[in-house]
Amino acid sequence: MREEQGAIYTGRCSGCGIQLQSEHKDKPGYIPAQAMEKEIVICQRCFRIKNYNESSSITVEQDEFLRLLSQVGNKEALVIHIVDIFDFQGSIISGLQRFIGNNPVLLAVNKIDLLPKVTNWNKVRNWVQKEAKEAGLKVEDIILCSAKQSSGFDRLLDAITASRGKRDVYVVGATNVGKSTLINRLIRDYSDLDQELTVSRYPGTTLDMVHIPLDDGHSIIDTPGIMYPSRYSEIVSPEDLGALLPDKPLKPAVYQLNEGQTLFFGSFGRFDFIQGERQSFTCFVSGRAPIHRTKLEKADELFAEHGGELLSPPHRDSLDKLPDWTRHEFRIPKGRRMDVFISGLGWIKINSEAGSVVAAHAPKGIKVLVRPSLI
Ligand SMILES: Nc1nc2c(ncn2[C@@H]2O[C@H](COP(=O)(O)OP(=O)(O)OP(=O)(O)O)[C@@H](O)[C@H]2O)c(=O)[nH]1
Ligand SMILES: [Mg+2]
Repeated sequence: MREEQGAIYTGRCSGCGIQLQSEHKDKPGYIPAQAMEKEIVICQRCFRIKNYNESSSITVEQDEFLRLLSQVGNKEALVIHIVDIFDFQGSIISGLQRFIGNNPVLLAVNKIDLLPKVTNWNKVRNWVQKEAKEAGLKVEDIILCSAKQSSGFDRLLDAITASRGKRDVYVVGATNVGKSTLINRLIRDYSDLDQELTVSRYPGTTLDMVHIPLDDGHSIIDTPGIMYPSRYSEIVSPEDLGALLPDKPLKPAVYQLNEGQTLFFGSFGRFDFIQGERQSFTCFVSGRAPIHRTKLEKADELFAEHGGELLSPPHRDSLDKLPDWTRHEFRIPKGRRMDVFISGLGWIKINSEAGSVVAAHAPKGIKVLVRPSLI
């Protein structure tokens, strides 16, 4: 390590953590030799993401991530596991404890700004607690937060102070849940550092561990996100990601359906009401995935003829690159409030007084499940 103009020079990109090099333009970590002289050095890829909002095809291998994560088990650390409230079951790391040993875990549930304004937060907290337990996670505390709006940060800092002792803090999670955005907030609002981690709407932005020094000689460490191909956001093309991921609070869309009716969400997925009394279904999906209602008996034909066209996004070219759909059927018991959840696309809330049978269709491999209603 050499000290340069007051900044610590580590040979790594301060935006994504990758080892820097000036030889191969098309390889990770490239930076023109003259740019190495700057005080805070970022690689060309981070420069392009930051300035041109570019997506990048360079990603971390899954095995590499698991290797990085399992290092945490050999250290004295506080782990902050960040999940995305919009894709809770898709972004929770159910086997986390296996990697991180006995280190304490705080569960930070991020992007709560995406839930409707009138949300009962106590109910959400209880729901998170139950679901985390179900996923086999043992957590010290649960913090609902929004890195985008800086909400929940006082509680988060209190929880960090209470659990950290003299430990490093590792921020871990699936890709795109907001790990780097959250750390940037902490840096900006609670320190004098100039460093800014690279963030983007595309999964796989952070490429290696990035250490950010704390006052007591310890660090807060950003890590690359774990990639789950069971999340829609990991398999769509970069052009379609914007339509899939909400950027404003979800506006629930309520549909009164008779049995034998179907809803299409662009060509991202489909929901069938197969059997039951007329009832309402509330869709929590991004406003840019348009909902189209049709008859169940006509749905296959409609999709075959108009998928990727009338029913879009995704458009034809991108749709052809996605796996074929799998159908998942669910029986919703009488009197239960359940969500049919499609990882990365959102969920449909069912308030079934008389019981019902429904089905969801999504590309093969995407996680689709039924869960107690979040809201
Ligand atoms: N609505 C909302 N969006 C957020 C929030 N936090 C982060 N984002 C967005 O989520 C996307 C991903 O953010 P990053 O900070 O790059 O996520 P990451 O977890 O570091 O992702 P990887 O480095 O790919 O693992 C960006 O488009 C952020 O603007 C939040 O609290 N609310
Ligand atoms: Mg990141």
